[in-house]
Amino acid sequence: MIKRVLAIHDISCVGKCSSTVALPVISAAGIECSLLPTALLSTHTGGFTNYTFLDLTKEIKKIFRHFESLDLSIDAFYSGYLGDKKQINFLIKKIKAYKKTGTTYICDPVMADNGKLYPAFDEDFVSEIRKLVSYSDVVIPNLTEASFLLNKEFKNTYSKEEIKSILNELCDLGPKTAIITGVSFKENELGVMAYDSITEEYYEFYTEKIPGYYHGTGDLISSAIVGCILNDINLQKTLQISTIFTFNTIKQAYDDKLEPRYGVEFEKFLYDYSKSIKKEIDE
Ligand code: PXL
Repeated sequence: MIKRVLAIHDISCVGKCSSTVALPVISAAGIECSLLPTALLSTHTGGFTNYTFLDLTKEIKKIFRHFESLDLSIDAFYSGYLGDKKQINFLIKKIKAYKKTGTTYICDPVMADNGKLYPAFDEDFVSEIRKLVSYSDVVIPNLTEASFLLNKEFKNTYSKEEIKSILNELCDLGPKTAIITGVSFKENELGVMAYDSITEEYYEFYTEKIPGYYHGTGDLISSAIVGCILNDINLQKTLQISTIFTFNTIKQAYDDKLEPRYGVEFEKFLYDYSKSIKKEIDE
């Protein structure tokens, strides 16, 4: 039977990110992606002005009540951008209950990038997200989010030893595995580093660094990682497949001079992502 992931993200109608990225990418991995929308926005909050915003905290409770009446099986929760800190205690209650039945929880603590919190969030939100992270099996922050989670100052450069120590500290918060995106040790390199606290092994994978910044690429790499994990692909290959997929979209966006706020044209690379997963499963 096909595995089901419940993607707990906002729906931004325009400007590809969150649910509009998770749904196609996870589906391309051969995994069913069901949605639990946390908020409804006309666009995401990075680069557009005058966007509409509807918090769905009340609706989430009703949606869950219905799911529970269906005795729905959920193989994994995958959370990202949340509508309000008021959602977090409720989500923790549900995660705790579902984890007893073997549901995995993958948390992308979406709240910040480039050293700064996103406009909607404050320090209280960070504390709540830290609580949520403590219940996760896998956490996938970028370096800014990792710094906020650990109450550390964000820096522009890190040594590999520093990143290893940050990965360890992230696992000390609760998750078994931590994956940090946007890691760079050389001018022309960008990639990811991970730590599996059960085997105590580190993993890493890098591609060429493209100078542009495109909205939603954090959601893209996290969703690609979720697709790999649900297919039981090992951590090293998961980093490789997801980083190459994301890199290809950024390179094309840069070469074709795309407007950053609309996000990358990942649709053009879904087939390659799908094929790389299939190749790994078949081997
Ligand atoms: O890509 C993260 C993200 C998701 N959803 C919304 C956002 C952002 C980042 O700004 O604004 C609504």
